[in-house]
Amino acid sequence: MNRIVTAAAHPNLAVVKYWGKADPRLNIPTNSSLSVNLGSARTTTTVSFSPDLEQDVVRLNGAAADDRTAERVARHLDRVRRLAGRTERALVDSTNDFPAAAGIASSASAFAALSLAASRALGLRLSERELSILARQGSGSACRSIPDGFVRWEAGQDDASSYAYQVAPPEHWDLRITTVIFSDQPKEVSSSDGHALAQTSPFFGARLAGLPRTLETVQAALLARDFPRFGLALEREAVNMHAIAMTADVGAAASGLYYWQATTMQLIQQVQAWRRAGLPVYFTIDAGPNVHLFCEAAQQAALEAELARLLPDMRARAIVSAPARGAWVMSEA
Ligand code: 2P0
Repeated sequence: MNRIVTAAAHPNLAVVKYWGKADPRLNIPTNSSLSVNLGSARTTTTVSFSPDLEQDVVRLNGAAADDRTAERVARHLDRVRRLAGRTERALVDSTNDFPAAAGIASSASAFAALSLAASRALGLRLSERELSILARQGSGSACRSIPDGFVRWEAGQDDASSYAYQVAPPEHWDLRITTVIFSDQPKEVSSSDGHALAQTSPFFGARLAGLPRTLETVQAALLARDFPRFGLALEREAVNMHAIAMTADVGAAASGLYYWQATTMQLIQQVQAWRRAGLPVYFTIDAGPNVHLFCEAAQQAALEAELARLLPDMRARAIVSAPARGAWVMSEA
């Protein structure tokens, strides 16, 4: 029987980054990563399959999706159809409550919510691990938006061994993550291109060699709620990833892949000044210019007072999140 299912998921932010793919077709990464789900951003997706549809219909934020997006969603629906042994086409209606290209990866929450809604709509009851594997096939980092809270994606060696699991529930640590948005412009280089170029950096081998230790440091500090250790390790890790991007071989057009803008560097220096002045704040940066600030909840008011002075000059705005749950079903009929 066909159902109409609405599922939701939060995007996640990596504190140990996924950068480079061992298998681009299956999104098997070259390293394991660690993330936290961002409670103040969400994708909500409704899926229904019908024998009357001739093709998949994809709506994104209330309008028909562009061809590339529709094609990527249809390929993902094919994976779900194959799992269920079914052939009907689907109607997919997906909305994000946060701006596209805000430096928050909407592909993570989108493919997590789509995997859950589409599999349920065809009557499948996948385990968390199976859902994480399915979501990963749509977009690598989406596998981390399936489990609750603080999540580790084990790189694995093949499709069955590359999935995400919870390392701590959202209430484990009352952190605040402030996403400072400088630019709503879509980035010039997609993260898929960034992944593909990662291995051309002469420092990529050094990054991989150091990652097991980074992962253990970040995860141990997370479990111990040791904020200075956690913060410094995640900040160093973000800069390490960007060093790989900046030293990638992008051909004759440029010397490397630069996601940062002048305001990115300005905020990095500000974060270091805050720490010298006694405000414990650390940053991470994804494949874009925007900066995500970590602090403990007790420091959030002090950080917001600082940002209230700073952001108007930088023409930036902020979204504040707490750690959040994984993907969930909102309704089923
Ligand atoms: C991450 N990023 O760990 C890293 C850090 C961006 C910077 O994973 O090609 O959208 O869909 O597997 O998951 C963004 O890449 O890439 C990303 P695909 P995805 O969050």
